[in-house]
Amino acid sequence: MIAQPRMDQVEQIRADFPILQRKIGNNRLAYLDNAATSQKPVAVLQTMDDYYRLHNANVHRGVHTLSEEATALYEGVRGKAARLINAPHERQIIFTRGTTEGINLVANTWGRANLGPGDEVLITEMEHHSNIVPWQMLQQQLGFTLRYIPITDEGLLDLSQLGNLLTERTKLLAFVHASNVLGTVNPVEQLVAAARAVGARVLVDGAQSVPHMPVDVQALDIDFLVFSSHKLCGPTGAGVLYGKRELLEEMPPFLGGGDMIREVRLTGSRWNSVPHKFEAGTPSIAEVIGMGAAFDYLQALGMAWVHKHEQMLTGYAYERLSQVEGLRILGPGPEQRGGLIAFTLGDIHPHDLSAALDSEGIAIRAGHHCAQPVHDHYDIAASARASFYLYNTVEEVDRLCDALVKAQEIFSL
Ligand code: C6P
Repeated sequence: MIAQPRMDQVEQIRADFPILQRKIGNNRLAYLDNAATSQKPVAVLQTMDDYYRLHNANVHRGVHTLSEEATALYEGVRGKAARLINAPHERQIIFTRGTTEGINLVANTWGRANLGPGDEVLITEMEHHSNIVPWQMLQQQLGFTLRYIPITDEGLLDLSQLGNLLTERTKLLAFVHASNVLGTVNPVEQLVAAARAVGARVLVDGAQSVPHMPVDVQALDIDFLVFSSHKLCGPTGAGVLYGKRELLEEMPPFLGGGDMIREVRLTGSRWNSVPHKFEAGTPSIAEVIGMGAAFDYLQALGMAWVHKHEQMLTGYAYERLSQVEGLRILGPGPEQRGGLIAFTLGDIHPHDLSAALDSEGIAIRAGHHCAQPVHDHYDIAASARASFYLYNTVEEVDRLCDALVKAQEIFSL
């Protein structure tokens, strides 16, 4: 049984995040832009500070104490990542700079080796640009067909089309686990089963799911999973690509350079083993180590707890926002969404709305959130978005809703 989130527990969590003590003007910060990036607890800041103060050296290179310490700290994060997503082995964890790099890595290695004219890649209309553009770029070079699962007006994937879209020509089904605009949590098991039935591989964009809920790559039978450190309390510049072992072994390297090789001669080179084959050059050492501290922090709380807390906040926010006149929520009801709500309010431009909320200390995001096709579906250019995390409170949701009503009054004058 997962304990119900208690607000005194949330207060304790908030004390771990120094930035939450900040004021914006005269107002306490209400940080509701967590889907863009999360804030960082002292444990992460301290770990990175300690690394630079005490252990800084390049990894996998030196035979001296600092280099060995840095290597042990860096390599130790693979096991932590593997535990977070229940990967069978830590060698299946590849460090990247984030979700975007992870998808580009798969496109340029697995994609180049496996896709050509006559093949199809199936993605969805609700993808973030980072799961659209790499496939479009590759399509221009390799000549395969890129197809899209449409969305319904409710903001769910229209799976009635799946039988036509997913065929024996489909080599890859790549989709977002939780949409960064609609909030929709997609049915991974159903989609993986449909892909398996036609022999297609599956890539899951976990940028908005891994930070917020338990994700088990073995139970879900995922071939590739990508996510970013900075959305799960870790620093920017780090992330994870998980892949099935046989796929990673077969894939050619991504970038060429130091560390990804076993041997370099003027006549040619041989590659290092997985995962180092995919990690060319000096990596983001402090960032990966900081990401490890973020994994520890989240796992001490438990991902089920984080999920439950966000579900409570999202359910409450959905109910309160639904009562704001003229406010239109994009996407499904709270039971089918993760911890974010994008909306429009009358004809107030989302940027104006965000600026008005900022003057009350409330940070939300406004724009197309790097998901223009989703906005095209609703025939709007932009939306405002409030996104929650483990340290947000009911009181902050109340402040958001009150500030929206106030903004509406001001803009209607
Ligand atoms: N979405 C948002 O405000 P990077 O930038 O590589 O860490 O993550 C890219 C990415 C990929 N997929 C999804 C579903 C995402 O939400 C994001 C990042 C942020 O919605 C910044 S645009």
